[in-house]
Amino acid sequence: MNKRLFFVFIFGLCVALGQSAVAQSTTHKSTEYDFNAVPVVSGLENVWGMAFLPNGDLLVTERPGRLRIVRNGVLVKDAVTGTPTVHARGQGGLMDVAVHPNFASNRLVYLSYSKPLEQGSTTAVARGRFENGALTDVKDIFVADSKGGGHYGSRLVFDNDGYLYITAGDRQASPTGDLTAHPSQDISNHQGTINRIHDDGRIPADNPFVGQRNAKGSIWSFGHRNPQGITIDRATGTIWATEHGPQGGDELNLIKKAANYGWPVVGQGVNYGGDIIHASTRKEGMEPPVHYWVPSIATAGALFYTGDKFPKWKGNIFVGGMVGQQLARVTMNGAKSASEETLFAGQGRIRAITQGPDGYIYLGIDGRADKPGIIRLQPSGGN
Ligand SMILES: [Ca+2]
Repeated sequence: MNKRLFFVFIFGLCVALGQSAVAQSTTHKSTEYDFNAVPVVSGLENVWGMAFLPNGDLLVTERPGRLRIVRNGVLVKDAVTGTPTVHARGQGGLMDVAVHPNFASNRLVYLSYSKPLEQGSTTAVARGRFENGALTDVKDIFVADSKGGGHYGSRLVFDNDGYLYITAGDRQASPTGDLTAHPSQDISNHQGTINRIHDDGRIPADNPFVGQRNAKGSIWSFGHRNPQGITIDRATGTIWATEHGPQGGDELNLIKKAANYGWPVVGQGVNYGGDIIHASTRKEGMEPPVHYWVPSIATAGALFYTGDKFPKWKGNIFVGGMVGQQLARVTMNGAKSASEETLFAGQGRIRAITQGPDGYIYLGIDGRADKPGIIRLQPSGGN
């Protein structure tokens, strides 16, 4: 073997070993199950959103601006064409993906993203028809009136009546001065809101602030900071959202029509560094969280689990953490949280979480392409 061939051989061996290391499952214990965290695919960069299609294909967004397909556990090489141009800087880029409830007949896919503007960027949602690895007829159906830095929010979920909910962050507007004048407390813009629209972007006539002067008709709830997780209990239609708080103020909220979730007037956290933000944790007319995290785990995607693979976890809400690189399992007692368990930690920043048609839990990891981008949780010993 000549010298050059030898180095090619060693390089190949390293790549192969590296891949086998990536493909390694890890086993974890929890109060109710021992389970395996199984890497599904690597080669994805900064996974942000995931949604299964009726045929079992998984659509995955990469924050730099690509929509990818995972088919039978393999990452399809080419990205989906026709996706919108994104402001891929800082926290911005291509974010969530949702599939229309009637996808089988209308092929509609929804993408949230940070839309480049003449000055800065904003949270937007585009809709397109997905066929043969391409999006066509792509158009924006929601463009937030918001300005600032990061904190785009931008999770998507359809409710049982076919309305689309869109979270929009506060764009890092600083909590100083008169806190009741903060953009999240002002419904004449979309900063710090959860919005409810028809599947084509029209505003439903029964939205709470329709017809109110200087109010955005799409707003369903307000007073949020940076809601990066939203999930629904299909049995009851209840919608839950997580939001990044300041230091020590991450929240899980039960989302109610017209409700004010209090940011930045009330909350559990303090500014990074420890400065006081809130005069109190509660105030009449402001919804307290059903669960909160002190210290913060940087809550991202959320999942109300209903699958058969982990029967004792049905009705639990799973929340991905990024700074904590951990998965939280919150058990519920009606509208209140009953307990919390950290399922595992140190496996990467868990940005997205969804339930597969197979009943397993899928985690989307916001990390480097050489690390697992998607991890599947399954009970140890088969099932
Ligand atoms: Ca709150």
